[in-house]
Amino acid sequence: MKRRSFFKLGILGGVGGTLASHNLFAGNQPKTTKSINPYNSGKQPLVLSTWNHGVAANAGAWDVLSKGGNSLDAVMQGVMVTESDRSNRSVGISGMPDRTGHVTLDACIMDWEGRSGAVAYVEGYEHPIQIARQVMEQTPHAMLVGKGAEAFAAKLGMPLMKTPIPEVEKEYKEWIKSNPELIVKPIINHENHDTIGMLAMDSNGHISGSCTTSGWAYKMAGRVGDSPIIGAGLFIDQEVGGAVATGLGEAIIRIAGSHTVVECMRHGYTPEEACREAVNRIIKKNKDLTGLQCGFIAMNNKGEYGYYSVYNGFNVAVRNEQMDRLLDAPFDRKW
Ligand code: SD4
Repeated sequence: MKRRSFFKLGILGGVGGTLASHNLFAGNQPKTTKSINPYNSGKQPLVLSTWNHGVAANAGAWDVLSKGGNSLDAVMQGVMVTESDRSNRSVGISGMPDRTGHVTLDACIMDWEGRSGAVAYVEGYEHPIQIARQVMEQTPHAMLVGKGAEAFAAKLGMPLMKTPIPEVEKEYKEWIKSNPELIVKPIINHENHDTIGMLAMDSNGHISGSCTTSGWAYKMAGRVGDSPIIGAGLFIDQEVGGAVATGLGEAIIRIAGSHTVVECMRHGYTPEEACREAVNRIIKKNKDLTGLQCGFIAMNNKGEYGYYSVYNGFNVAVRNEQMDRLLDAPFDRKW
């Protein structure tokens, strides 16, 4: 081959590489968990999660990521730490009950291949995130709810726990005395309510996310929030990045929150700008913002990250090889 034609081929090869990195060949992407990520240029493990319980959850995820494990295992192990923390009143079986005294749990998980699983309105299982993962891996469905999800968990051999735990039951019995009404007012953080949402990137650059919660404290029986809904509480698209939401689920569902953040990143916003745009949409669409706290966290496939909330007070746990910190999110307004 003449030197000149070799040079031309070299240029074409280079262009092909660039096109592939912009996912024009998405249909041909490998489907196994061992695949090399064609999109990502950053290969440093990174984990982000919501609120201060995120620091312990990130440590759980870091155990997986620092040993070269994948982001799907990391986001599951990470939030399981929070689900098992009996002092936590917003995640897992020690979470706050609904208005009838039942603790009903919502969770979802999504990986870099666009696979997802979710459960909602599940009672008595310590790790709804594990059930969600099994929905993803063992069923043709995207979500199981209530009795069906519980039957699936029982079939998987997961132990049934008694809920509410005594401390929560005691608090509930006191609370219901002065709150007998059926309809609730949206005051989310005032009821000590903080979901755990997590995003992780592994050393292959693969992004996964998870979200798990006991939902809005003293919600109406049957209520499901954004947290188990793909596109609202969590969304991952490896071509772009991922996002997770926390806060008043009704407002997040109504703007397809996490999907909105990912789409904004697709169109060139930084992760923080994308989270801010989702917050702005919530602000525009809700005349009464009293108590309406929502926050988003996001990472793109280059490993850049950001977050934003309606009100002050939202914080985000960030861990990578250089740091392990809890950071305050920028916000639009003050309480
Ligand atoms: C829900 N988004 O059930 C959850 C609650 C939450 O901080 O995130 N609280 O609406």
